[in-house]
Amino acid sequence: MSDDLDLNDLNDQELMEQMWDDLYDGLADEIAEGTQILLDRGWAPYKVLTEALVEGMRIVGIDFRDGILFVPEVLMSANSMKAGMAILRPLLAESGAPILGKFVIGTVKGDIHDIGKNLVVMMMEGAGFEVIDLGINVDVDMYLKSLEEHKPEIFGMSALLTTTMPYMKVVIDTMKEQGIRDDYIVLVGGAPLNEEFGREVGADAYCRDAAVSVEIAKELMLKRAA
Ligand code: B1M
Repeated sequence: MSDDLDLNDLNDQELMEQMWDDLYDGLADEIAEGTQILLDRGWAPYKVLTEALVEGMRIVGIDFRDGILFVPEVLMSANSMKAGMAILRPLLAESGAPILGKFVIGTVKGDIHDIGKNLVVMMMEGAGFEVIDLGINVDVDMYLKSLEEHKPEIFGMSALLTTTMPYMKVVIDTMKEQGIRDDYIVLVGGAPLNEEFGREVGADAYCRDAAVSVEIAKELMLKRAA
């Protein structure tokens, strides 16, 4: 963004497109400012999240895949995205809903992608779940220790790499060996996964995105209670 461009002067569509560019260029301050302007104009937090931030990251992902952007640049984009998410997080979490249950989640071993997982955390908190976020690069021992400690109803794993997604099966197989698999609703998610993969590794469900995660979590909790 050039120094003399005032984001306040842009209409909603122009501002959103400018934010996609700013995300691409890794301009965290501008992303924070744009996020706040859209909120001040009455945009719902979820709309800002999906249409301005997630869509911008999708564009970054295409050029990363095609070798136009490289890791350091994408890291700056990711940090900019986080600057916007930091503003949205308390807004998405302030639903005032009663606690529905506990949810433990982490990104699997070998994988450091956490933006999608953090969105799931935000949306689950907003829906009224108490969330224990184990972070990234979580191995089976850390998962199992946390399950034992927190006794959540729901357990989620995230993976963004085709090389790390098989680790979900390692975790679920270990749970089976220890006889604790059915004590939890197990949800998996991440861009390279699909429903078939979710079934194959023995999860209760594959979740396409953060909003779907909330729907499925609530649905499976109700089923279990019945
Ligand atoms: Co990475 N990376 N990356 N990367 N990166 C991908 C995933 C990739 C698809 C890019 C590409 O080639 N197009 C590719 C994977 C290819 C493959 O496996 N087949 C890739 C690669 C190759 C790599 C490295 C190996 C690159 C390298 O070093 N040469 C390396 C690996 C590092 C590692 O993990 N060991 C790497 C590194 C990085 C950065 C560090 C630079 C950065 C991560 C920063 C961070 O997360 N803090 C990064 C990023 C940003 C991406 C892309 C561009 C964007 C990911 C993202 O944040 N998306 C990504 C390309 C892409 O996905 N289009 C890419 C936005 C986010 C909102 O979506 O994460 O899908 P997503 O989450 C969604 C759903 O999937 C779902 O809900 C979320 C919200 O709606 N969901 C869940 C996710 N987890 C869930 C868990 C649930 C439920 C739903 O539990 C219940």
